Amino acid sequence: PQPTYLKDYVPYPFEVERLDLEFDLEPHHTRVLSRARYKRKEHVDVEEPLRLNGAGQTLLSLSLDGTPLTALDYRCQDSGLVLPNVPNAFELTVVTEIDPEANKALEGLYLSSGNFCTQCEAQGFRRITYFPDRPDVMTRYTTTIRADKQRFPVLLSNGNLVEQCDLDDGRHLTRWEDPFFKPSYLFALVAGDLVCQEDAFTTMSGREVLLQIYVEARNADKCDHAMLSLKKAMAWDEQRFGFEYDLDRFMIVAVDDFNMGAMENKGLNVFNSKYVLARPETATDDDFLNIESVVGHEYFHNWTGNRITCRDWFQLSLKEGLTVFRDQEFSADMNSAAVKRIEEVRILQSHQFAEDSGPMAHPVRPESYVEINNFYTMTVYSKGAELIRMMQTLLGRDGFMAGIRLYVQRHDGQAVTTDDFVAAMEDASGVDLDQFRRWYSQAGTPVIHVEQHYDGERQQLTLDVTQSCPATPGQPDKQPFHIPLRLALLGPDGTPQPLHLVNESGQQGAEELVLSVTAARQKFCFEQVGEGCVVSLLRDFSAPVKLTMNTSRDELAFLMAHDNDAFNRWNASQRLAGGLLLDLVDRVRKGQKLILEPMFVEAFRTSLLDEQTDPSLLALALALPLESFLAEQMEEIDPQAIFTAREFVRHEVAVQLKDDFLTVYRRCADSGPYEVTPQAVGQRRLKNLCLGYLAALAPQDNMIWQMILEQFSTGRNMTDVSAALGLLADHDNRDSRHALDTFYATWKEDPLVVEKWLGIQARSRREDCLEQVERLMGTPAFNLHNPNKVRSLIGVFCQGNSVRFHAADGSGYDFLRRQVALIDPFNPQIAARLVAPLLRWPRYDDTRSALMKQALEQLQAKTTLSADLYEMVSKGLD
Ligand code: DPP
Ligand code: ZN
Repeated sequence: PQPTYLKDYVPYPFEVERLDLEFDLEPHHTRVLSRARYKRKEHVDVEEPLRLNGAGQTLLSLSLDGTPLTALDYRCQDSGLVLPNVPNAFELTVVTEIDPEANKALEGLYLSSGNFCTQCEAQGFRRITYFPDRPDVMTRYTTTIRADKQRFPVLLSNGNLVEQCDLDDGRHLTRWEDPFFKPSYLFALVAGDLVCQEDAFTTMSGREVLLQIYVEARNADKCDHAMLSLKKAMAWDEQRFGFEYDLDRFMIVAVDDFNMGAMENKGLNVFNSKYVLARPETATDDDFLNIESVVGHEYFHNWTGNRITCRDWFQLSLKEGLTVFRDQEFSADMNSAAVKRIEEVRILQSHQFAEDSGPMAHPVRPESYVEINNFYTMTVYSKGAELIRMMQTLLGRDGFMAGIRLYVQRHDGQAVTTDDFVAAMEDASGVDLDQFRRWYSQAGTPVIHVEQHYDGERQQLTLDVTQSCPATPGQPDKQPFHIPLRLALLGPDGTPQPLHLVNESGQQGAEELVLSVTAARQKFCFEQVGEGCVVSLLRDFSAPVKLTMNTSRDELAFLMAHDNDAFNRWNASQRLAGGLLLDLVDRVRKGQKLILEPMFVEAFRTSLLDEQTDPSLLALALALPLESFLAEQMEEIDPQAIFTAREFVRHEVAVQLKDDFLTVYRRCADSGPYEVTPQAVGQRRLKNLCLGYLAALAPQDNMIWQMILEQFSTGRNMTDVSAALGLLADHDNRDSRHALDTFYATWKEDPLVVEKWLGIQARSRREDCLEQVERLMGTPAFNLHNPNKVRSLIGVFCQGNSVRFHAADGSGYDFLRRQVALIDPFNPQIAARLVAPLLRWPRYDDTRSALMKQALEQLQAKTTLSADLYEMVSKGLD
């Protein structure tokens, strides 16, 4: 497979004036007729042929302006059709046949639970018909669907329903017209036996929009939360961004077999059922919050992605980074902004930073790809969102909103680039973002080091700031980034001090400043700084960088207790705990005795007993740093030592603070009806955090073990029940087996709950975890063709159970290699995602890295790798 390069971009030589699609749906033999009007663009050579993408279909007929074409008039290749001699303007009719039933790649048109659905992003439309399947070709679509009325009573596509009637032979028809120009990746079709929950939303200009959520009948009672989330999202987007919905109806369809989370097709979003269906008995607090955020995300794409789309797939972050930023702001406004911010950063630091330091490291705007599906990454999404956030920080909220308005005014209806977005921000605000653009083109996580010097006599504090960025594939040297560094100085009692920056004409005396770090080395000097001030840096995580600083443990403890920036309080707790844990990891490796510093236990106790702070914030501060976060900071990762050190701390804290944990656990006990309010969610988080620590004492401590069993059997919501089951499943005894069996017997008809049951067992600390995972693969609970099941069993074991996956004998690697090889032939996207953990081999000890590399080499030696897997494996071995 050959890479595609950004530098090779050329506009499509033809305009498409309209596209009419007709579908005759049959599971094995679906006939697709497409009629498109093409017009050669001005100044395009008359010799320029018409090139259409297409794959995985049978061409039945082709005609130009009504005249059938013969094999002499076109070339049919693996990747599509080429028509060498076409007039300047013409209508092309293509009839093809496809087999949705056999489509297990879940790209294009396929069946899920017997219902037809589509997934066209990024390049699935070419599996439906021959067409210029690229985002810069936008046109108006009409879609006619014919199918058996009894089996497929619901027939949906994008836009407005313009015709509906019954046909002969028990078939029926619907016709949909989408008045908006759109690229092919936003096309959608759904046909099936579905029920629908309806509601309505009145937009800010007073238009009534019909809202519909379509699900299988058995899920009819699980749509309320998604509907509520949708209405909140629509109102929020009007208030915050001035974006109003533009069609008469907005539809969401939930399907069980889906490669991604959800898809923003114009007016007809198709969702992984995981991000739609919820009621308290089946879904956890996190599920409820994720649904709100994903429903928001896909809805927000209507303006950032659909009305204004990407010129080419290198610009993916234009829509994804921006839309993730928008959904983050939405969730922050609906819930707790600080909690949301901490959760985002936690994921970024442990997963995106890892990606950015590995063989798949790529800029937010990549320069080349073999398979675009491999670039739906944390970097494009989460780091991309951080870039938008930094622009808001640098421009201020008003400047940023002016930029958004200019962007829409200039580009509505167009397919554009990330550069166009930055230019709109620049032009609207007058802020120079020239150097800032490097964030889009340079990969890698910048490292900022700050040395602080205090001169008591002059009352001056100097910050000596240096930045650097490690080499990444294809980019050995980096230019300095433009980094917004938000800071405050806290007095000895924690109050922010007025800031006086030397040689600065701007605003003096503010309590918080954003420094623009632009050079490789830069000094900032503050005057009138009293004795005993502590610097609070990178507040609210103002840039996606790794910050190191000569901060003492006492200063960290001070920030943890007093910083008025909630993110930085959490960050201080993580730096403190992280430092301690890494010391312990080191002692484990050297075979030394482990001791937990009393000051850590005391700081922990103080937080635990704090009744003023938001319990969600406490739970986040008291959670030990993630294994992946610790791993990221080690030169050579030792998963076993990390596990041992974390378990030691967990156990030690539980022993010393048992009574405190019990007190807080009881104080947070479930009362009243289930609600997803920040307060109620926080109580459950803190309660289950306490139970998690206490569980370190069980099952030896029978009182604790009985408490866990009690929560499992009497819990009235999935949050509490699954938390308890997860703790039971760490052990192999009669109680835990009984709990797992009961849970399965109760929920075996509900795939989303079965996924939790699989995930819990894949995450188990049991030493024979892999054996259990392999056993579960052979049961009816599992299905290799369903991406959610694959992710919750194989994915969780390989990415969420580091110590067992990295078993020193290589059994985990061999397991992953076998599964990837099995899945790749029918679902390359999922196979390529699954293989990622093996690519990190250079970071492990010699034994492990040799075994991981060997697994990759065995995959590479296969003759028939998909382009997706080929790209991952070959980059991993480069
Ligand atoms: N559906 C995916 C998302 O919204 C890809 N566009 O992120
Ligand atoms: Zn998206």
